[in-house]
Amino acid sequence: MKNLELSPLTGPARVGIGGPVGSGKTALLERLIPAFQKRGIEVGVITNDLVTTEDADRLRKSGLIAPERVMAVEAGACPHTVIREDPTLNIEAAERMAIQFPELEMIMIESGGDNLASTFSLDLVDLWMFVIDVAGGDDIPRKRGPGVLQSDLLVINKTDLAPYVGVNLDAMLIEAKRVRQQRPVVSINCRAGEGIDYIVDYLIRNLLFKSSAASTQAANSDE
Ligand SMILES: Nc1nc2c(ncn2[C@@H]2O[C@H](COP(=O)(O)OP(=O)(O)O)[C@@H](O)[C@H]2O)c(=O)[nH]1
Ligand SMILES: [Mg+2]
Repeated sequence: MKNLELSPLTGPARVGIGGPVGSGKTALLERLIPAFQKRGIEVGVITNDLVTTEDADRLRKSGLIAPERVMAVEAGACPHTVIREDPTLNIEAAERMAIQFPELEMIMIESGGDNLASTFSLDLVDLWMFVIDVAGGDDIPRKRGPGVLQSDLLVINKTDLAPYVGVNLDAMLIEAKRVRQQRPVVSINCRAGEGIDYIVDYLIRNLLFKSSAASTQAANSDE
């Protein structure tokens, strides 16, 4: 597997988007793609569905991104495996995409229908976000799943639904920050596009800026 990996100093940065089914991972992609385009940042997407290519088809038809910049990995019955234990299929897809579209600066990889236990291999991504939503209940942070605890950025989506499901969003945010020992948490609403700029800025600062600084350093040390 090693020889399939991209050098971390070359090729587009890779970000993972994990989280339970229905929390809004594809909806977040539909917001992030135009937001990055607006800033002149070239992106590609890899989706992981169980046995279909539904999310990829949805993005390809969205008109938000050139359809060929969306690739689908079929995860089979075990969505965790292809992003953690053996991410070969996803690494290969990212490599193919990077070769086909050398202008790409970032590839966003959506995990398949997983649950609170999933995490991303750092062989696959440079950084990963975990998306939960208020309708899943305000006790999710307290349950301390690995995704909630270990992700680089925890995203709490569907804030518009909080009043309808009896969730106190402020308390949920405080609890999430506490269990993550103050590591970043952001609340968003993909329906209205609220909070998306925070994520864009976060990724530029923590992913793109870092990888371009690393490339510059590598280029300088080659001289
Ligand atoms: N009310 C509301 N619905 C949302 C929001 N984000 C996503 N949804 C809806 O939640 C459902 C699941 O979203 P999807 O992006 O497919 O979830 P995924 O399985 O995590 O990719 C869809 O019907 C979306 O329209 C949001 O912020 N507010
Ligand atoms: Mg999806």
